[in-house]
Amino acid sequence: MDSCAIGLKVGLIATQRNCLLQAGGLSMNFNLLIAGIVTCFFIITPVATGQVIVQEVPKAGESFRDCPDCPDMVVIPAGSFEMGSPGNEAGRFDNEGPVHHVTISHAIALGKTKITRGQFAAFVSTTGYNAGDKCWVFHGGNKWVENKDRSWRNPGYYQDDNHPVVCVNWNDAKAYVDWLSRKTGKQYQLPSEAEWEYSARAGTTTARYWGNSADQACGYANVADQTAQVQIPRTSSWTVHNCTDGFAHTSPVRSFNPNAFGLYDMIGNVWEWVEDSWHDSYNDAPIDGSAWHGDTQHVLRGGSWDDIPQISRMAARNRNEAADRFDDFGFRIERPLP
Ligand SMILES: [Ca+2]
Repeated sequence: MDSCAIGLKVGLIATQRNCLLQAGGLSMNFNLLIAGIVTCFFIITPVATGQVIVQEVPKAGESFRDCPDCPDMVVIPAGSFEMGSPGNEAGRFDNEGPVHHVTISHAIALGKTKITRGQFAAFVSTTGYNAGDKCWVFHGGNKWVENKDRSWRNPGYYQDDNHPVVCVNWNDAKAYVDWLSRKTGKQYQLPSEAEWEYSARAGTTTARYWGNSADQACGYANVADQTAQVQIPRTSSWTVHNCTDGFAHTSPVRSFNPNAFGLYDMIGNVWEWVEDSWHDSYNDAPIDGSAWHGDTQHVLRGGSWDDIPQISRMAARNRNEAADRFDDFGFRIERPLP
């Protein structure tokens, strides 16, 4: 007999379950440990007298999509981690500290990949959304210029639909998740900065999720590498990674090894907008994984195809105004879970 379904006749078989019963605005939680072997999550929602719909919520590590053409999501388990970089991490910036203990108290689902050009195109096609007709593009050295002939449709270098969308600003990313929420009936949003770093580290404490060596980046990430220095003009001043990843600009989103949570490109390819506003340090930062609001500038994380080893680290941070579009800026989405 299924203990958590007493009176509801749902007939489920499992050894440990978290059941959420919602009825008439009243929510009750049942956490039933029976044998402690398998963890299953279910939502039980009465929709009419005597009728019950049971929907399984995926477990940590499982993947799902909310519609056939929706982004692939993977469930990230709840947990705690040390956010920021320690004082002895090579190349660190002061804005990566102080290191502080953060607890993510609920599992979340994160996009396995950055939102692709094809996924963004579907959003624009459906809604008629105007994502602008100019973009800051690489000019040489450390200089970018705003070019009115560039946009997510034509960033100035080759992309197909499996490359991450670029030339999108924070407002564009917010518009995308709002649209996907309406389309699916589920809540989508940008991850908080803390959720992003927790997910990127995936239990590691090294500077990069494959270890500390920048020279090993090319097995895991599309960064500023020898390919970029050969193929992109005016990059002779770059101190590139001492390896070859094969891509000068963006790469298809599943081209490299994922991290331990099954997330691709948490370093490199394109920067990812997160929900948080910019703060110069983590003094007084939230420790519960929530987004930290304030400044008009917003945070980007992960680095991109044009970033050198000092930037291509888990703790490195970037910022820009919400309206700014660059040819190395993109985003990844989150769906909170019950
Ligand atoms: Ca590269």
